[in-house]
Amino acid sequence: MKKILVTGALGQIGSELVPQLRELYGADQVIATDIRRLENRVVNSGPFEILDVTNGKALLDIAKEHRVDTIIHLACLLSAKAEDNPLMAWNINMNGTLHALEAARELNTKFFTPSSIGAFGPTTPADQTPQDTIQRPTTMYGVNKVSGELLCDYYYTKFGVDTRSVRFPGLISYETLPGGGTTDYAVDIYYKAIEEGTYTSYINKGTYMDMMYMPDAIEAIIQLMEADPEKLIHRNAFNVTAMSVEPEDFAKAIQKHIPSFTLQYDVDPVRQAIADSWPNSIDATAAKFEWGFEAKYDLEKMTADMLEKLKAKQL
Ligand code: AKB
Repeated sequence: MKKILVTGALGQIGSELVPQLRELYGADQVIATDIRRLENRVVNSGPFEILDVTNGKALLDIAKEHRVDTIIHLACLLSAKAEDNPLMAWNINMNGTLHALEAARELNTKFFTPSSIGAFGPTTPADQTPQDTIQRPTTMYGVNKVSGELLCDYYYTKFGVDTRSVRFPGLISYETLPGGGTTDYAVDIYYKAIEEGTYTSYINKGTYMDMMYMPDAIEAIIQLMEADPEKLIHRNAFNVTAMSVEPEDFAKAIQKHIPSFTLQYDVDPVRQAIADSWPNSIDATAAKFEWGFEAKYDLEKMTADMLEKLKAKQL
């Protein structure tokens, strides 16, 4: 990767990926784009352009103008928001992905876009979900993610576009809040633990989902993009995970640092139904084998770091 275009750069992943890419490849080599402008370190540390990914010509023009050789397409509506606005989700998630793939085809660039555990559904084996398995999601987000995976396969086999992707679990970070996801509770719980010493979870006790700390997610993207193409048997998209956890696991881990922390429940039926349709745990063996994926943070290590970083932010 030498010149990289990132869409959705001000979102949860982009806010941490862009600074890391700029450190590795040079500030001017990473063109950050988003539908809005914020005064933050992504906008202020290198090239930034306003881009609505539903506008295919605008996307292609920016990619051409900057002569990019890699497109990292992050712009996306997350699962809960997509359930509220299915047509908007289709437009942003599907047309955005198609436009980014078309630009990659026309300019012969590498391509990355994240898929998700949301690409699985209630008929998928729920425990240690295999890399290749049944994918019949029941959410608009899931439909978009499976279609995105298939489109990436299609662009790879039909046009030779070097497409790569991972199925991210819930991502936990202290830099930027996620917006409109089902796994967002796993981020909120840390903020509330610091701010109020208590949290009310909209996801029920005993609901297991995969999670990963953001530094591991950023490392996974960079490692996969740098991986030898010859070694990739699976083109799209690799299961990756660091932990399979339920709300009580977070509470216990937080209580080791804040003993008075309490957890209550007020279950949101919409997000609970989405969570129930997703796996309890996924199997990341293919990612480990084909490109050496390995998460460094488990629940204990992540919790210690999250609480320390959030406390420092408060000061
Ligand atoms: C969401 O909850 O929608 C995302 C995801 C798991 O893809 N965090």
